[in-house]
Amino acid sequence: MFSDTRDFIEALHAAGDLHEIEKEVHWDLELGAVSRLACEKDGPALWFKRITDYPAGITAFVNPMATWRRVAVAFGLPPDASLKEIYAEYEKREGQLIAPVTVAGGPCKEMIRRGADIDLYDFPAPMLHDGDGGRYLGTWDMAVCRDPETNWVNWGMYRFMVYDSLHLTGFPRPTSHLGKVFQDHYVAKNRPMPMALVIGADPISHFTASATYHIGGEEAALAGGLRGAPVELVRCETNDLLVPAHSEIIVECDVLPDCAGLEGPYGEYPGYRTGEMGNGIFCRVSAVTHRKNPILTVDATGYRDDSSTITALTGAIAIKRRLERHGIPVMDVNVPREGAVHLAVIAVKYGGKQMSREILETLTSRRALLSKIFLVEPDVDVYDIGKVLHAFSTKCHPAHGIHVVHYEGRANTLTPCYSQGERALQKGATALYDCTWPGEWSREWEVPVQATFDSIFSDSTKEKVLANWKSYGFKD
Ligand SMILES: Cc1cc2nc3c(=O)[nH]c(=O)nc-3n(C[C@H](O)[C@H](O)[C@H](O)COP(=O)(O)O)c2cc1C
Ligand SMILES: [Mn+2]
Repeated sequence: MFSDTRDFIEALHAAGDLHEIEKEVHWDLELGAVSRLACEKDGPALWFKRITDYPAGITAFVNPMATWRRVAVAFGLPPDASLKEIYAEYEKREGQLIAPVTVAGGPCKEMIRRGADIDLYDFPAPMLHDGDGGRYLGTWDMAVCRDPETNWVNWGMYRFMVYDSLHLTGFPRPTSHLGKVFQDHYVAKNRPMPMALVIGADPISHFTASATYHIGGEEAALAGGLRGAPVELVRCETNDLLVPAHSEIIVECDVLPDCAGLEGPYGEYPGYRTGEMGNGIFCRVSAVTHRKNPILTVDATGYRDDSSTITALTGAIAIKRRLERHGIPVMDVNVPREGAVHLAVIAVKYGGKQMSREILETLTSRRALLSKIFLVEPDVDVYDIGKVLHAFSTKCHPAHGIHVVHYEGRANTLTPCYSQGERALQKGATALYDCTWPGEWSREWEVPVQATFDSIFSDSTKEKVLANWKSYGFKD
């Protein structure tokens, strides 16, 4: 298992999933545009070796897990593992928690900068998209914070913009765990919240920071379990938080309870720039520690970015678990890449109005990041989007098969189809498309027979045709 970004880069190189760019590239839009196009082409991860205005040793590693091949490598699976295998592997490992261990020091302490030595512009934070509100230092990152009452430590991946040489502004959504801890325990008591922004830890730690995980659940232990070995943590210089010792860059800060800072807009994961510049959390940096020749990790956020794989995968399994807990006969769940974490395909033993309502209620009761659900029967392979679209197109009744639930105060503020007004109120809706045959239809004589090779022919016809296949002149 990988202890840091550097090991992972090496493994990607060996798997043919890394492209190193020696030519000098500008942090102002050029790096972002190259990286965006690489995502849209399902290309390899990128390692920019020369960045304009920065010394040769300071590099940027982009789109770490934005393809399923790279997710497989990060999990120690063969690079060509199927989507189904990757889902199954995560599902198998996610229940095994291994608590982190604390170590006295580590590579992230090679350089320590405090006070007047702090300058966030020491790092080549890119201006990723035309129209972004600023340069983003935190994209492939993890923000560490602690609930002071229970000592629950949360890791979350949220974007952070360079405000000036000493301050960051960030955009954890109000429904995020950091957002909740900050509001409940620090804003309410008017106390600054210690936070550590970690950049360039091992890939599985970042993966867990972006995972859908329960309140009170520690992503550090989830990461240990997924890696099969504890994550080594080291104490920050200016607060009590612990951070992965092998990280590239740590920004220690205080999030001020009584200040907001301008943040965004940004080219976001659904594939649009939706918002305007708004108020983000305001972070005053207290120390920066980093490795020698630090590697800045970056997600070129937008269509088919890292969220389209990792957030989708953990979101799908979280949906499955939640439905199981509520006694719903769920078989498989896929959150397809093309749906930008807005669409889930759920296979259940049977559908219908009652089942549809129960699923909608269950999945939107706390926070509702997804807004569309395709409900299918178990004979539809949820990982095969062609088959899913076929089921949707043919089986979902346009008048009776669409169920909608409306809510306020917990909608996804980044969903592009919501108006600015809806977003301000966190108001939204989730639609479920029931692509299953009505339960009251007789399976024998009302449910249509599929006109496919497998379904519409007798075994003897199929066997004969398969046995003779090559003799018809087909190669395979
Ligand atoms: C590259 C990337 C960037 C993300 N940026 C944000 C962000 O700016 N704000 C946010 O609320 N969620 C963001 N997310 C999603 C969160 O990481 C995800 O919802 C995670 O569950 C948050 O952790 P939490 O549940 O502990 O709050 C991002 C995910 C990825 C993969
Ligand atoms: Mn969490």
